[in-house]
Amino acid sequence: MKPDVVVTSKNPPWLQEALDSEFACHRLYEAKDRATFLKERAPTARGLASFAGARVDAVLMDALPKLEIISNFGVGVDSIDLDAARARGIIVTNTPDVLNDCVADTAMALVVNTLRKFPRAEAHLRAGNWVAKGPYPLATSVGGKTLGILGLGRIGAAIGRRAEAFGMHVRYHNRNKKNLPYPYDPDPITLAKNSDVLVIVTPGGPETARLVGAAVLDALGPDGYVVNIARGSIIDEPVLLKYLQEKKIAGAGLDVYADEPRVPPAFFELDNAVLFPHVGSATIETRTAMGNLQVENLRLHFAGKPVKTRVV
Ligand code: 8YV
Repeated sequence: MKPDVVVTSKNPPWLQEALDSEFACHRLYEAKDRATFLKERAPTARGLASFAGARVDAVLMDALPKLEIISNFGVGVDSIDLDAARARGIIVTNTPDVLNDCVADTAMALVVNTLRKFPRAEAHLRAGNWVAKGPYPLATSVGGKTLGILGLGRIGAAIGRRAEAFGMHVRYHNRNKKNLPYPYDPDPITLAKNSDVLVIVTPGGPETARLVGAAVLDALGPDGYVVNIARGSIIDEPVLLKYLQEKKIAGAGLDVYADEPRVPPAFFELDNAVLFPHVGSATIETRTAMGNLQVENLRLHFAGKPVKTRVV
């Protein structure tokens, strides 16, 4: 008998096939009536496969009283109520490390594209403006600038290594100091003040909600750039939009937004923002490794073994 697992969201076929091959999967996202679906699953559902964006709260946990494990696809677990899971003795796992390099690549791509304006330079060529109007205007150099990393965990460290290779100076703020050779700033405002580019890598969730608002952006100043590859919730999005429109900061590179996949259309009008559609970990290799880890955690748990990457 395969263990019963509720799946919160629609997945690429290869991942759903991997889940189906080992577990009796019940697709919550296909349920016509959520309450009826949960009532039917309540006596047997022992696992939940969750995905960024699908809220896993106390109400859902209480609707599935036999739930033992929530296995999340993604390193970020901000859509899961971790306290509620802890209180109910439910294990929560995520997919760290396997995505560090890809997410760090995305962060550096945003840094480079935001300062050098490569997407706009390419659009200039494609629109025939190189011939019609001449060369694309000069942009801003990356080398020699200071990159401030807000949240120096494993992804932040991978970004730091890349930034060094680009000739940038690296500094950081983190709740606790790290054993790395970068200067430490005691708070996000000081980090922003000391940086040309502030890259946000800290986890989402209530503790970091709107951490980067007017005060941090003021500290960054009109020559400063902000890059966010973490969670949209960490930036005060309406304030950021206003600062970009009024050129109170020089530019932004964003991979994440407050209400994905909806991005306020006013962002599309900006000439000082580079916008990616949350593609930080979106490569075949990395997403495969993330899926394998999500499945492996479920498999280990149902085999009575310790899971590989436990959060709670
Ligand atoms: C993915 C992410 O976009 O790992 C995370 O926390 O945000 C990304 O890697 C996401 O997990 C897709 O569901």
